Amino acid sequence: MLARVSPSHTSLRRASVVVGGLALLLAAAPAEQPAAPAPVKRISIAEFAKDPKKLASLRKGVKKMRSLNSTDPRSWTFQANIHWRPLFPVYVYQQANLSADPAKRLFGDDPGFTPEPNVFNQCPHGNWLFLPWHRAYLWRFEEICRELTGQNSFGLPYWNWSKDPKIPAVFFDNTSQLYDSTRSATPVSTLNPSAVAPTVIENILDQPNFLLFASGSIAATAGQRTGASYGPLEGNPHNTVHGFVGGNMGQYISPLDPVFWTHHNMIEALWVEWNMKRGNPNTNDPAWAQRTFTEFVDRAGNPVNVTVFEMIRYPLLNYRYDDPVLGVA
Ligand SMILES: [Cu+2]
Repeated sequence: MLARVSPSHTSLRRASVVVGGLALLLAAAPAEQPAAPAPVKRISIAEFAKDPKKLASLRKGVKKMRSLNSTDPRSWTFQANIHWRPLFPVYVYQQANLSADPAKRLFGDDPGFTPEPNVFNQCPHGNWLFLPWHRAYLWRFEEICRELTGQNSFGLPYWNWSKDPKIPAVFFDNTSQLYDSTRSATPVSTLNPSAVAPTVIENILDQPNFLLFASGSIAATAGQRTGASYGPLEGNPHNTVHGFVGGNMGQYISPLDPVFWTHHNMIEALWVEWNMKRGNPNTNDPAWAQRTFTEFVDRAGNPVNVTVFEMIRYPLLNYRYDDPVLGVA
């Protein structure tokens, strides 16, 4: 008995050596690796706007992005075009540029420019990729803001339209980078309670089934913009707020309006509330979890691939929401 060394016994001994080796490596690591950054705080624009430094950082981020050439993936235009570019594909621009007809030469922003690979017109709507795609989009946008402002603790504010159903005043300061002249809503326009009232939001958050909470499922092989159906979050407050703000926000080129980012951050806050705070599980369907997006860039403007699976942990690792008043709780 004692002379017999079973295979499992052998592998256990090997495992302990490996564990010992790992322990040594881990002990040496802190001196060489920077600590993981603390999650950033995402607070409501109502609170955010009370702090002039925070407001200045948001304005500076937008200004820096706008100052970059539109061929730079971190520029304001390029970021919006990842979502959607009107009249794209590029041949429309090329034909317009070649035309002698002035009416066809209306396209001002780098006509003919196509990124290689083509990462424009990627936004999913009306399907279950809507939530994770915009989650990644916001995070990458926020990273670019941190890089361009040099403020690593910068967290994107959210517009809690359930609590404040008017476009926040900071977006109407026409001397600031947060202004967009195309909006149809004015500072006194108020969202219809049927879209944003706390009881409406509460009803949406009460739906425990991801397939009913999020928008409709699509096959793993289907293009990411394949339309299925609108869930209550996307179909009601999300769509309604876009149309209410109007102008750029009422179209797929909506990210050109700075309000877009705070609106989608509210949608994200509601998904986090539903999933992390209220404990409703996302789907584990591989057609959802294994989806990979390739159109985003890191802080240096280099392409990054992100999977839905890794994005499930973003709210744990990357950011925290303050305690928004969501639903009627
Ligand atoms: Cu949207």
